[in-house]
Amino acid sequence: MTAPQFPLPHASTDLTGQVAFVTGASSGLGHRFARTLAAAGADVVVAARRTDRLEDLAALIRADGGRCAPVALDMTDADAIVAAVDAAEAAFGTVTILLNNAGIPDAQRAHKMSVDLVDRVLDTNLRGPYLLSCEVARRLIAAELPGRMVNISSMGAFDYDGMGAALYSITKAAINRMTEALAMEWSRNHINVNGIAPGAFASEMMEGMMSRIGDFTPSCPASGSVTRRNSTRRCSTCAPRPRSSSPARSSRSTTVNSDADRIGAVYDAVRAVRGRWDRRGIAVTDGPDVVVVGAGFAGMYTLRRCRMLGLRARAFEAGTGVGGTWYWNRYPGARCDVESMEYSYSFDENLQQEWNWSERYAAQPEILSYANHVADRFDLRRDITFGTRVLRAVWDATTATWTVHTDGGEEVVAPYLVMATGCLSSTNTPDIPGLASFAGELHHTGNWPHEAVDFRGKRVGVIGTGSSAVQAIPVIADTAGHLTVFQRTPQYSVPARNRPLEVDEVAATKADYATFRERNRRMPAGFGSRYPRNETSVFDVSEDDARAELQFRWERGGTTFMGAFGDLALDREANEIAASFVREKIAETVTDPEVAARLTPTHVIGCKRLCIDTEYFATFNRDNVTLVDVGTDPIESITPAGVRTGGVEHELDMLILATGFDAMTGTLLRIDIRGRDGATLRDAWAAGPRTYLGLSVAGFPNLFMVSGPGSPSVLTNMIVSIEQHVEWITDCIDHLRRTGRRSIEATPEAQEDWVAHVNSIADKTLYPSCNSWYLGANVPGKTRVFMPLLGFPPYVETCRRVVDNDYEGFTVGV
Ligand code: N01
Repeated sequence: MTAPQFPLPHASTDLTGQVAFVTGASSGLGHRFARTLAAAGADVVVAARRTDRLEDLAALIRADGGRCAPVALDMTDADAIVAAVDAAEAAFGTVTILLNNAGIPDAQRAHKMSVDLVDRVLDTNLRGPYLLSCEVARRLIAAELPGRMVNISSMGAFDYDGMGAALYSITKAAINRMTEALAMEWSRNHINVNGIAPGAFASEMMEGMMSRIGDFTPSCPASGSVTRRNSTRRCSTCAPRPRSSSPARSSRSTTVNSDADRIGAVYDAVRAVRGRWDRRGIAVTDGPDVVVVGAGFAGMYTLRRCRMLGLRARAFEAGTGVGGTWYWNRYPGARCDVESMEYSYSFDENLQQEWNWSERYAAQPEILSYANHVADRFDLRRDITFGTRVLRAVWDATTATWTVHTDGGEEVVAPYLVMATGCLSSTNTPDIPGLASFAGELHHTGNWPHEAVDFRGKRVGVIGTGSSAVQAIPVIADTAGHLTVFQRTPQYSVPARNRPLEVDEVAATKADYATFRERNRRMPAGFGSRYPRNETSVFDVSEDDARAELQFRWERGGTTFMGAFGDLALDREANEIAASFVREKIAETVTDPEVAARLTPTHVIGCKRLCIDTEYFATFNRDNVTLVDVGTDPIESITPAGVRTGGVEHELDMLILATGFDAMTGTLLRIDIRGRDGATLRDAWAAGPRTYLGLSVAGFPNLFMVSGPGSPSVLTNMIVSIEQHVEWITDCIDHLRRTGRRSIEATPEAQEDWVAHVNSIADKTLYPSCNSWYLGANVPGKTRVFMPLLGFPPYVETCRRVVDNDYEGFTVGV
């Protein structure tokens, strides 16, 4: 395979303000290019294993008026690579030009090459440049700077006979393929990755190449300028980024083959030999480093983050597309109850700038489009196997790997397993006698058909009155012939007051999105900084003032109603004031007093998740809507013709189960997960879920959960929690690899303390006071344990402290 020949910077190009990093700089091409880059005005960091010849080069460059810093770098040492980039940054700032010109120590001895030397050559020429490229790219992306990388696949110093020739061809091909993959990967981040394959080292060839040196102006990020330590680098060629689901690649980036398989194969080429490279005993397989289960917002960000850290990840997703919750919950009226400007990723400034939400609360189709946009933008699909369920995962202590089995019959081995399975992904289908006999259409809100469901003229029944039903009922009632709602427990619901977003308010948020995100992260639930909780006790204000505050929040709409006073979630009497306010609203809205009474909840407000709605209670004033109380007269059976309760058969053409989820643990326990000594997660959690930080389980090394039980998860803005978890998990994996550790596992003691901590916090509140899914009370037979942790900021602080204390509460295996 021959790499295309790419132009390199011409000496006449002005590279002032750029920082170049040149490996293999002590001789040959590297030496030459370092001088050229310096002559063009770049600050040049020159690297090689030995610094003696670099000092001479630095002296030459300085004599020419340039700036040069030599650093010692053994490309076979991953830690040394990071240290060298640190040193470069300390000398001149973020590296914006990387010239990967790996040398080959002792290459002339190729004809009598030992296995050790082969290893060294591969380390130096493939793994090293790969890790260095990742390290430089990571920092460029973090600093939002454009960059340029050139991989040189010359192995000219080789003896071309026998082993040398074979190595020459293999390594050269792999460098080229790696270059293509990296070009594909980072072109969207304005990092142009090119390669050159000079072939041989003849001096006339060198001259020829130098004469073809051309223009070198990388494209720039949308911000246009980035303030650096020493200077402000301003791009003169800034063009606004295209806003489309498939942003166009920079025309300046190298010609890459967009065939996903080929790009994936590059990693394979580099990694296939990695088992032999890695001398630290870290489990290395030909497969991925990380298996991710799920491709919702958690799985997608895990994939993205792994790539940024140079980890190869592979995800399995049961659905045929990305989006998780928003892929499955397509029921009419489905909408998020966290505002759209907050319910979105914050990890990429360009992403959050370019995406435009249309409404205060985004509807499911828009959120799903956003998920697809993210998958396209970061080219995530190539690492996701869709339509595939993970059935089983088994830990092997000898190799420190998980073997993951799928329903497609595949077995994948990887050192790390990340369960990005979502909190509300296993539907709860009640075991009602006769359910299977129903002759009409049967749907579950949590597993809604992809095709349009037509309610027109039909007799539709809805079982359940939780958040899903509260959203679906008004929409279904609009077109159904008749709608019968089977309610077991009445729900509190507050108006959403959804509306289109104004251009100005979007612009105001985007003007300083980062600060807005940061303010939200400091909120107890990770969102809602625009409407902070009033910490005052409701008893410290007059009745009129209390009412005015509740009315104000009712008018504004949304879940922050519960933030009207600091003690609503803590004190029964305080809670009763808010609860009776909502009850009065129901009585005012529903015209038939008997129906209003049946719709009126009596439990603590907020202990079941508060619903937000659009015209929910008013829907019961419609002639085509009937409310049936199945709390006092439980459903006796489902017949082919409908639902039988209280001795009456309600005839239906369509039955919709809005009966919720086996929340937080359901999906994890449906997978046969076997940890140390074959112990199953099902047994470990027989008395309820037990985790450390909601991230890890004792006895299950290298298994991570995103937003698992014991983490704030469902009591927060899920995307905020997801980002924090994914960053913690991937940083942890990165740390293990960098420090040569094989495994990490929660200690039983830390886990017990954590479970006690989660419960003690919940017990100080009114949350455990009713039959909510937070407690597992909605699923018959499920052990009742309050699963989420209250309070996002202290949780984040604890996670930080655990890391600062060298992963306190974990056993880290060597
Ligand atoms: O499920 P639920 P959901 N016979 O468990 C009833 C998120 N979400 O899908 O209360 C009769 O809340 C059950 O009755 P009861 C959000 O976190 C968010 O609605 O157990 N009825 C209840 O009425 C939410 O909390 C959004 O007595 C039976 C209903 O079914 C979570 O998902 C939108 C029954 C289930 O309510 C779950 O919401 C939608 C039986 N055998 C969902 N079994 C937003 O962001 C159950 N029920 C706005």
